[in-house]
Amino acid sequence: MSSGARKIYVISDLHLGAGVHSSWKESMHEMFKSHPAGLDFRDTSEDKVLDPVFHDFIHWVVSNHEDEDVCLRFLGDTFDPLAVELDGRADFPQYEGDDVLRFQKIAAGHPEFIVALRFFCEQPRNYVEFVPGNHDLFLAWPVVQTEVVKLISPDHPERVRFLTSLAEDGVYFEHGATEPHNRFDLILKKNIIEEVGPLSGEVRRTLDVTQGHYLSRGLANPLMLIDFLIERMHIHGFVWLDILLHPFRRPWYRCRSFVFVLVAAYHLTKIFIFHSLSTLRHMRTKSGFMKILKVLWWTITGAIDGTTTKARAERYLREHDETDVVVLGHEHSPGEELLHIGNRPRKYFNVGAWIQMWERRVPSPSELTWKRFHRLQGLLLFLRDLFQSPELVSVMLFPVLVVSHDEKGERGVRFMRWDSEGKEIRDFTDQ
Ligand SMILES: [Mn+2]
Repeated sequence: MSSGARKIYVISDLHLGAGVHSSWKESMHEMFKSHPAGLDFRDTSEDKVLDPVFHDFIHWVVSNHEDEDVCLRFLGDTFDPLAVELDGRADFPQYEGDDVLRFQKIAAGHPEFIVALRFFCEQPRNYVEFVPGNHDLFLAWPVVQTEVVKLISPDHPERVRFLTSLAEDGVYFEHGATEPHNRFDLILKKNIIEEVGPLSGEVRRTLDVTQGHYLSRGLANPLMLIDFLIERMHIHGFVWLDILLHPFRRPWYRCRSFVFVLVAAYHLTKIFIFHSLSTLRHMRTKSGFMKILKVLWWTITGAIDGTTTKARAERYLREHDETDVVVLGHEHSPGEELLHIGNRPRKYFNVGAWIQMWERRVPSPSELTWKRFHRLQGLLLFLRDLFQSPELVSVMLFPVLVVSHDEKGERGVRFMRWDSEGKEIRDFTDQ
């Protein structure tokens, strides 16, 4: 037998939608693309899908391994069927056939991504693993899985695997969605339920998706058409404040802002009524006013105590003494942290996202130069911000967690990133 060495590359949250060649409204929801700052967000002429970046990364991985098993593990939200519209189809309930069509639309929108994955799977010691996230729970459908395999590894179907979580060699992997409106069953087939038609009595299988699905489709998607930054900033507080403070301003990332609050209220009411009426038909759509308020609070602040991915990692480590490292995604914000749980240092990684996120550049406290009236200066800067468009910077880091096992079985975990300019993999903290 050849060497027992192996390498696992973990990436997360690519949110592939229908591609940039779809209608601009659909393209808006596509997150695996870059949009230049300053250009009206409805002008998608200069948008690029990031497929070439992925293509380069895959080719680097393939040419840097020979006598080794190589696993590419997607840690969830790889595909974003919630960003794909199907003409004349209701979003609810979510049926198998519709999800196949959604996947086909995503694949057609990202030919280069598919070709790169197929090239990866053609290598004899390579395999791909998909861990679903709250956005691509449609991977639970056997027919969607078949469709994925057919496209990326038709000759070697055994090189593609689907799992919901994985613990191996003291390292635990999961997407990490634990907010009340986003968590889902970690046993894939349990997410498929039988639904009895209220009038016909006909039994159909449907996906027991999370409430977050309906909030994405029914609230976030329509709002994205007014404000490009919706779902593209880690903490949404800025988006809401910006809209409330500048109802009539139209920066490149926003249009028709003065109706934003009305549109938001309209869609929220619609979802609320819809959910109240449909509780008998579906399991996870049950919602109450407090739950919706909690979700809104989470959207604005980016966190509810106990439901962050870090909290999830801490909980898991407390319950599993044999685990040293927890690797999650979901929050789109890469980082690593040393956690002292159970009298020994253990590690939590968040592999972030492979999509374009935006951050607002705020003057740091060190930029405040006044010796006296420090607070006043801060206040003046805040007031200046009220009248100026804030500076937004695009953040794309392509984080990759690399887990390696050498011939002796020694395990190493390194947080890296794909340098899309230099076309090489480097330490995450390297500039
Ligand atoms: Mn997620």
